[in-house]
Amino acid sequence: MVCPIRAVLIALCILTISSCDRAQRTGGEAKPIVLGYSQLGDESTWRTRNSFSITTAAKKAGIKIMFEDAMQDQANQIKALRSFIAYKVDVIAFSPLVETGWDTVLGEAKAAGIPVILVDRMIDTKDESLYTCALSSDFTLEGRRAAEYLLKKYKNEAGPINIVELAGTAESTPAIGRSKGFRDVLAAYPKFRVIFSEDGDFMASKGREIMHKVLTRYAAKDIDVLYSHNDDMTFGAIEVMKEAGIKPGKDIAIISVDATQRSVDYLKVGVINCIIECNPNSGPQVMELARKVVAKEPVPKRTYIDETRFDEFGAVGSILNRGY
Ligand code: GYE
Repeated sequence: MVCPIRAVLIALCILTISSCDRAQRTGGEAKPIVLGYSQLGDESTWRTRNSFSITTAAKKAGIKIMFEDAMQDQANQIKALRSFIAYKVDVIAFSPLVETGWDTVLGEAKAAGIPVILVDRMIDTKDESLYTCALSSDFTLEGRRAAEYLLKKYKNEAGPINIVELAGTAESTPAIGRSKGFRDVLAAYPKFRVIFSEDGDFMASKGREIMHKVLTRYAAKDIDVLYSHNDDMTFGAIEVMKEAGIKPGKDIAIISVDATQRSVDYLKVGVINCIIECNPNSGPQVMELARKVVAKEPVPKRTYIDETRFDEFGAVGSILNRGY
């Protein structure tokens, strides 16, 4: 026999569920979407701005966000994704630190019926059904843009043009794309030589460290170009150049990626020669995708963010303030 209290509770539950149902069907007060967001860390100015864009856009869209910072540790990201699954969020979005190692946890999200949006970086998987859609920059195009600037700058020089590359986090989509696009273009021009390349994890401190190492190996006169995968590493490298009496932007030409305010200011005074823009303000687009995915509306599998290149040959004075 069902105990009377239990029977009342069950009846109450059924009533609540059916009135919720009714509210949604008749356009009554719908409950807010719950978005579980795993950010990969806070390693750069770009990342800080990206987190700000995501959290403010969620608030504006009336989306309840559970925001977790993984502090550059994939295990933390996987833990966060599992907690979102346990919580039964409506949708998960995350910026994968590196490309591999996601199949198991995303399989768990799929089994739980929770859609997944990739933001900023991609994953390497054979099973494209593990995520619903992705929003990111075209990193290979960014790398190509960097190389095309060099073709222009050195068009009348025989070479060799020696390049030092400060790469981003190993195995991450931006580092892979920025290296690949760059080399794809330069491969047809043997006068360009990448004489040194090291992973600096997108951090200013590593930019400093690696530039120190570079200057113990090479004389400044033997380095023509620094190609840095992000602004923070560039800032670290610029400090070291200045301390060594090297004029950044003159003795060594500098290409940097991101286009944060400080970098644009450096471009304007000739300390940096070329910036490949990478746009961190993806929050509103992420929220729009989240809303559509939860409503089961169709979304493109891959959306690219609009970006450009700023360099010493353009009207640098007219570059708008970045705000970050
Ligand atoms: O360029 C860098 C950040 O994934 C596009 O990560 C992002 C990169 C960005 O740390 O500054």
